[in-house]
Amino acid sequence: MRKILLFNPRSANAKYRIPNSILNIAASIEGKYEWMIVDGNREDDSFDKIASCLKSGQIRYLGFTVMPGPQMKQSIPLAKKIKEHFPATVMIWGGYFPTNHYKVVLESGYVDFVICGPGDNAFPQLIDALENNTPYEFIRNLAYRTGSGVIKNGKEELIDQETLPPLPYDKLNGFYSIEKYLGKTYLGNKTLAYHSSIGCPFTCSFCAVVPIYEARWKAKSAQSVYRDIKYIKDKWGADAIEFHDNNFFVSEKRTVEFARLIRPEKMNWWGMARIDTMHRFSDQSLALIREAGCKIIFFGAESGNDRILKLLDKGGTQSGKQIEEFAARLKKFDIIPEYSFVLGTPAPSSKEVMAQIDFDINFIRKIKSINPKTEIVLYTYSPVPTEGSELYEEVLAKGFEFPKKLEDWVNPQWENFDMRKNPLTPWLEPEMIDKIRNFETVLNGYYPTVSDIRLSNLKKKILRMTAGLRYKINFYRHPYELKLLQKVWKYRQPEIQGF
Ligand code: B12
Ligand code: SF4
Repeated sequence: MRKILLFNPRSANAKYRIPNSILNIAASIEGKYEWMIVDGNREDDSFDKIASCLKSGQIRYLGFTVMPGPQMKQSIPLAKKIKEHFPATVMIWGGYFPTNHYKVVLESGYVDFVICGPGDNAFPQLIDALENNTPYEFIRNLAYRTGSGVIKNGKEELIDQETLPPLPYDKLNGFYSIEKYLGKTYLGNKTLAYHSSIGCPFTCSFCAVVPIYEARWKAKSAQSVYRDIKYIKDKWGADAIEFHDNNFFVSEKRTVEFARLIRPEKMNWWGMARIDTMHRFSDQSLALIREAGCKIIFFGAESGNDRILKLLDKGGTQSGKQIEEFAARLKKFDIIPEYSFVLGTPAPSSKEVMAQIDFDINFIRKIKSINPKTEIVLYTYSPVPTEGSELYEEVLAKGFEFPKKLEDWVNPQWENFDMRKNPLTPWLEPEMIDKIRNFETVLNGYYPTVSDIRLSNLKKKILRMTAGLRYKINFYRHPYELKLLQKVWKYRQPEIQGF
């Protein structure tokens, strides 16, 4: 008899990835409770699929993993409809969106519990309590409704990742073939999404990881990571890896150890890192990492302005100068830096907000001239509820408010907020958003991303020529011709589609 249905809402139209969030939750109850996974990425009609499972009457618990963006957009109406049709179902949400917005989620009335942060212990404990009719009120990481409002329990210590049970890949393969999860990317023909550590040791004030993990980080050992990857390589033919860790390269020792282990496997890989951390890596380590297959690394550069870097709390050691030096250094090792920037942070006057945007546009141009292979991802600053951070205080003082009702999150303007495109922050004027987006259009035309494997060399050349004059004379207004090409060729926009 199956008892728990775990749902991964749709997050991509193609290039499906192994649903690691929900798979971790499945691992936490494996052998104890019966579970099944429904992956919205692999279903045409998720409601139909879930409803047909619920109709059997054997499923009592429904777990949703919810990221902001498309996953949230699908989850809200779906959860509401499910609760209307199957009121006895216990609805439990976890993941980044409900963790940071647990109150509005629970106040909706159709989500019964939220696990804030890691669910590896909290989820099985909650199910145990509900199954045995014992109190759940003391379970760490749990948020729930009471007659007098929403309660959020204290945080649990981060779990030693080496003690976690193995991910049930073979069982997942019984629901959806693993091979189809290994997508073709610029890294390889069968790219595996792997998550090797949890949290992040830093406290950047714009980052959704911080309110959850509060500068804590725990990782699996290099050997365990290698063992899992080797298993999937040998069994299903993975030939490349995307590391989904918030910060894969925290430890030089672990990275080097992993690089040594993976080098003979001849797999390309990618991960996310910090510039100041990796700038401290030795030349030998960087050379080894490249030799071991690491082609491209994603870094939060955020801004070239040291004052903004301080406001963003980039850990104190990252500076505009260092961002430039590091782009030049990686060039020597043939590792592509993928730099993301956060534009549109608040300032005392609109003139200063605009001046800051102009500053960073010029800074990005400078980075491109230092290392033209640098990939640029432009985000617009979307606040996250980091209580007590100077930036969040400033945001609230300027009159910014999150939606008060869960359904409001699916309004188009909040969707734009989630995608970090047009975030409705009171200090950003339409002209500023236009400037950022137009610059981005011209930049992406002049430097098409290497991660787009569908765009032919000829198309790239045409794009580059079309954008060339604009880029050279620093003129970005009304780039209709490029927007048209973007529409017709649908080329990749990492800032919208995720990396
Ligand atoms: C993979 C990924 C994606 C994939 C989709 C994943 C999928 N499911 O198919 C893609 C690339 C599509 C994607 C896109 C986006 N993403 Co994304 N994504 C991630 C990433 C890198 C990994 C998620 C993951 O697998 N984690 C591994 C698991 C083990 O960790 P976890 O999810 O935290 O799960 C634990 C707990 O949260 C909890 N839990 C999670 N789910 C559940 C469910 C239940 C029932 C329970 C009980 C517990 C529980 O228990 C788990 C185990 O401890 C995260 C960052 C990260 N490292 O987590 C960002 C992240 C979640 N994404 C983020 C964002 C913003 C986006 C976008 C919306 C915007 C953008 N431009 O990037 C886009 C949207 C575009 C789109 N098409 O969806 C942000 C969210 C920020 C926020 N404000 O909350 C994150 C945190 C990145 C970041 N640092 O900013 N993303
Ligand atoms: S280093 Fe990256 S993941 Fe860590 S807090 Fe800063 S932005 Fe977030």
